[in-house]
Amino acid sequence: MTSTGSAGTTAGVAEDGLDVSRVRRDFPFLRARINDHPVVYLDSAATAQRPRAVVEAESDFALLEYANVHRGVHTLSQRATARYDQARERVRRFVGAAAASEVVFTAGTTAAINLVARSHARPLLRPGDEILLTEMEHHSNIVPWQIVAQEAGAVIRVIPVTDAGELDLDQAAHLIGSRTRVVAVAHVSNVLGTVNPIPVIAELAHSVGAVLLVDGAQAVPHRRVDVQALGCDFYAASAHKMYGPNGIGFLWGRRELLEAMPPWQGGGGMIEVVSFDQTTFAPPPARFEAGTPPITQAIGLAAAVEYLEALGWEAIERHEATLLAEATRRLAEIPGVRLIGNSADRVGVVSFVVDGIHPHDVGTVLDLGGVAVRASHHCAQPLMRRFGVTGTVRASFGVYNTLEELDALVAGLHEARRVFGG
Ligand code: 7TS
Repeated sequence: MTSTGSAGTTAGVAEDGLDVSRVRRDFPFLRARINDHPVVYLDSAATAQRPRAVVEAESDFALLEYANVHRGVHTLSQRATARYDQARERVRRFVGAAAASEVVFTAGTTAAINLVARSHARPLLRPGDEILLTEMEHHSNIVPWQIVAQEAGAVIRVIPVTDAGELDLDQAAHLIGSRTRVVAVAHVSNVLGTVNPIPVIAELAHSVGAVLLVDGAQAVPHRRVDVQALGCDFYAASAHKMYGPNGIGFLWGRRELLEAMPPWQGGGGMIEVVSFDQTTFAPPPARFEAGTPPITQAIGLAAAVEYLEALGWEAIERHEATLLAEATRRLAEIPGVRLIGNSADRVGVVSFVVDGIHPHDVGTVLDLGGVAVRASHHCAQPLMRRFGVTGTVRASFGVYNTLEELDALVAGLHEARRVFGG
């Protein structure tokens, strides 16, 4: 049901273990009306809506307990510091890290990747060294590497994507070599929903002594992440994709790698002793958190982790798999709709084009019916080129979406074909 926040559950959704009507009550946003229609929010891959528990954790802290961290002897500051430390510990458990000191709070995934590119890769890179990326990366996991590669005279190599939207691992084995210093791969594609086989790629990277950075922005809302089981060296994510606040994300890094990295930004909170002659730096994670950190957002992030874990990964995965299967089936039935990618392991993200109709026009017609999708290149222009399109329409699903909402999506696509004659 799409009319209010108190959506009913269909048989399919009820059976999958997630009580969606209850979930929807946690998200007041879903009561909104857009263009005189109930909102159908299918753009969680861009940013997810926040449940009341996350916003209340932030507002309670801001209204009742707010103070700066690490600086004060007063009780409020000590409490704020304890809450900030607890948030880091929550993220440590969330990703299965060995120690909380391996979790660096950043402004988001983009900042986390830039930190690794600047602080780990840049000092190591020599002319002719190689950085291995994939054809399905978000620009956030391309441009930072290009910048440091250009500075150092290093070379970018790219693992191709198959027609199904999977990484071509045979090619990956040819592309990796003794000059490869860094491999940087999305855990989940923001366009295709493909879940990449990170443990396999980790083995490949480590076989040549390279480090593996995983861009987890699109994985964290959908799958339980265990950085040790994945075998990667760095893992980057954003809170706003996992029902948390914007303005914060995190980088997990192996302790010995973080310890060897110089700071990338200087300021308060990241030092041991400062004089005009010399400054010594704090150990990680503080070394990489110059200035007053996003304290309130860290508390919201911890609340988002708690929210996801309380729903349970099995229920989340089953619910999203139900939505994905049904969406894929119904979209494929619409004449002129071409789905992009069909990987075996996917999360709830589906990209498509409609013959003869620009994705923006499709997006606009859907918007008139209250359906929010993304219609663009999704900051993945190389992947668009790979599939011979300038952009796609992307519907992405979250824990609050229902099978009934697919009716609105499908109806909007029929309407777009009627209006534009696609
Ligand atoms: N990596 C991936 C795979 C992403 O999908 C995104 C954002 C980022 C990195 C950057 O995250 P940020 O929080 O630092 O901005 N992806 C999208 C998207 O697909 N539509 O809008 C933003």
